[in-house]
Amino acid sequence: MSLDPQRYTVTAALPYANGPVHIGHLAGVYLPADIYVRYLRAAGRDVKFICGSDEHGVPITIRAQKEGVTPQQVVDKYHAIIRDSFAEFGVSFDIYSRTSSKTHSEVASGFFKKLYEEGKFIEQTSQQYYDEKAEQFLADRYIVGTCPNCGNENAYGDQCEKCGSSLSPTELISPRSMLSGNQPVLRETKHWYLPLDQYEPWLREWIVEGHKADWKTNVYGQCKSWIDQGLQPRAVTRDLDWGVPVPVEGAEGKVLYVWFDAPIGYISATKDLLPDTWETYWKDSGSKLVHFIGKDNIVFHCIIFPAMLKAHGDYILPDNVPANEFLNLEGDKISTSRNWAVWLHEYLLDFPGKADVLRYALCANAPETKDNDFTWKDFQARNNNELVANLGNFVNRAVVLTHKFFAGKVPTIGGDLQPIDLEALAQLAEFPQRIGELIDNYRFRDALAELMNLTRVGNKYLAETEPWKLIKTDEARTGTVLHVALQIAAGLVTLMEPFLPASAEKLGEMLRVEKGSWQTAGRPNTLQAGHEIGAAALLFDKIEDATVEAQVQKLLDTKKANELANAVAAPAKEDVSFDD
Ligand code: MET
Repeated sequence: MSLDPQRYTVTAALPYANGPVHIGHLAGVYLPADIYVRYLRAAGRDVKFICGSDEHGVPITIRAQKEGVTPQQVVDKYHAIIRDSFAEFGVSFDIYSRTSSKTHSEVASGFFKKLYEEGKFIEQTSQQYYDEKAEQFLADRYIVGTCPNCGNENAYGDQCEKCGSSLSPTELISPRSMLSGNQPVLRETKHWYLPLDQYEPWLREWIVEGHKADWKTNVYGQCKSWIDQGLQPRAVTRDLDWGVPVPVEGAEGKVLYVWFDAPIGYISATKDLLPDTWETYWKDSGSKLVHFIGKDNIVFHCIIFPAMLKAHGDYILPDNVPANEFLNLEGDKISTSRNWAVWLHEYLLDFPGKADVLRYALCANAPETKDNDFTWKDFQARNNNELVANLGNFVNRAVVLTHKFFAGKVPTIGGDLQPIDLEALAQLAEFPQRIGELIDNYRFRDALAELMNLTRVGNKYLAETEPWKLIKTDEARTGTVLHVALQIAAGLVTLMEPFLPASAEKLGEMLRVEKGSWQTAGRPNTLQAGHEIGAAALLFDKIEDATVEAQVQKLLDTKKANELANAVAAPAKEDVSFDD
């Protein structure tokens, strides 16, 4: 990879369209990806930001069964909810596609076909559970039975959630089908496997030797341990009636395994976006591919998908996969079935116009290197002490005083700049590079902390020069001070935009300035003397104790309801990320 790529292909994990998205998704994947992309755009880079809904696989069919509707109805419903949530939080995809699209089916099918025709797969027949009443083979998650390890009677075919052991369906004692309740029978079925073992030496060289220094330690460590354990052939087809049909004669009733087709979704979405030039973003060596994902998806993006791309040939490989750890909520694991989550589409009902506050709190506390905890207290403190008292306060003082003393016009510099002014401007000049380098290295928390350091520079400057007092004795000097402060505020329009896009826009309107390029955001003359600024408006306002207490109460009510439900029924099924 050249150090200075000509273009960037940035992907964010395709969320399963089987439920809405919550703060864990935003903090772990979509927010860092969005910050990265917005920064690249401001730096004048050619970047495409690709995402869409993952609409195939057992997670969808299970949800459909639970809700008593068709899989298509499930994905239509959640695709719209998810798409709208991302838009409301300013996640600026160039395309938000879906894997049920025609383009996707063609691309995924063509991808499989090429590998099939070139003999890249192994064909293997195995025995799998079949439900004679429902007349279909059963995915691991559709089989329940008694765990051979702990005796839990409701263990799944791939995992017992009581004792945590991972299982294969044939290990279950007294297995039964979730579709009919009947005991399933073993039947022969043929599938195609990607022989990952054959790619092992290459993967070892590419990752273990090649990416030790530049991949995050959590990502690198997981990959190394997978490779060290030895890779096995992996089935890329399933007996299921929901998905992309396997394009091989005699494969009726079989579809591509969801984890085979989903990452190809990145490619098909790019093709939907750029029908004529999509290949440049996937095949030209001047393109830099970066996958943003959560830690549960590491093996698929670092090992399996690259092996698929390698088997296919022509494609570039990911340059980096900056996966994050998990975000917990008030000390507990986020869980859909226990409703232990802050849902993005609900947050905005309680905090209208405050998408940026959540973006801020989640980025400041992002699970970049370890699992982290979201608490409403922290959310409130970050809003009140940082956004209101630091960023908002600085901007507000500069704008209000300019209106008060200079009729809303950027004052001229009166006399020579003093050391304190030069120092503030010198600091401003350094921030674009400082923040940019951190973003380039996927250190978004640190980058945000630097942004707030710039607002601290601004506040300190105003506190030391005291223009509100100075005006009584020296109007020219007061003008200089506000001139300098306004340049910092103008720089913020560009520098805060990746993190806080709606607030950056609001600040731009207040100063009547467009966001500029990253490289010039630190210059001392973004605003010319005499330029008329707009009316002052508050960027952020205080969040009261009662407001966050109500959110905590809502969670406590959820907990109580769960306990009551558990007292009368079997424990609620935990959500795990399963991939069958
Ligand atoms: N749908 C998967 C998940 O939500 C991600 C697929 S990325 C190609 O875990």
